[in-house]
Amino acid sequence: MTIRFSIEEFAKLKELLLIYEWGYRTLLTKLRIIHEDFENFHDDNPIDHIRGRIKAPERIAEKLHRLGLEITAENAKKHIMDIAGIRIICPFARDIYHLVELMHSMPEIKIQREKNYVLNPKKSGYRSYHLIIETPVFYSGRTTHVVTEVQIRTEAMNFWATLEHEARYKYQSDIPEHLCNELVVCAHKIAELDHRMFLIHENIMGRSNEITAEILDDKGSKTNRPLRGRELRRSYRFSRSQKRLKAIQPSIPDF
Ligand code: 0O2
Repeated sequence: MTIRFSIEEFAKLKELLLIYEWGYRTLLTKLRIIHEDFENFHDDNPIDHIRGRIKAPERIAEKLHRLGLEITAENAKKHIMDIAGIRIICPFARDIYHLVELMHSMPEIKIQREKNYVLNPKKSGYRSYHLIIETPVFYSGRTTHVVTEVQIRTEAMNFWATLEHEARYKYQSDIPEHLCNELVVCAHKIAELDHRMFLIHENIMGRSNEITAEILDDKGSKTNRPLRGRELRRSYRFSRSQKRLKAIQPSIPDF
């Protein structure tokens, strides 16, 4: 059965979504300025890319239904924090914290709540940093504070979350146990991969020598031999491509 808003509630929701759109576009512009600043005036860029969306009315209705709430615009405003959502993808996990710090120092906006699922992953294996941000919007002679959920994660965390989200959708949140277990295993491997990639990066930037052949091992042979020069550069180039990322992950067992 498709869950929908009544005609009256849908009309109220449409007005609400327009105001969310203004708030979210304001915040998106502020974040894009930060991105462009890093791109143009700094050596390191903690942002790979930024995306945003307003949740579709059907998805809002489904979420209210899932929460056991009446399908009204008022309930959507009160109980759904991610009607407006922005996702920031970072190269490395460390960049997530750098951005969080920056966002704390941004004028005008207010961080209402934050959840660190990078440090404390969900049971599902989900990792990401969530911030609920209020952005002031001035219209009709007054200021309204629009709530937007900002999710900050690495490319690898995003790869995992997208696949898990697909599974959730397909199995209507009742993912078979063997798939859940496999997703948890993959979440651990992704966390490890993020860390290894970060160490490679730090090594290339001359900030750390903590790279050994064991860390980069993709064939199961652990020599513990430090990688240097061309060998290290080659490993870095390879591991940047998605193809290589897949290749260095151990084969997935049959379900
Ligand atoms: P969509 O389609 O992505 O919009 P809470 O503890 O509930 O107060 P949380 O976790 O921030 O705090 O809120 P919520 O509502 O559970 O999740 C908000 C969004 O975070 C989700 O939106 C997802 O995008 C993402 N998310 C949270 N948990 C998971 C998870 O276990 N797996 C994946 N893949 N994503 C997750 P929606 O509405 O689920 O969907």
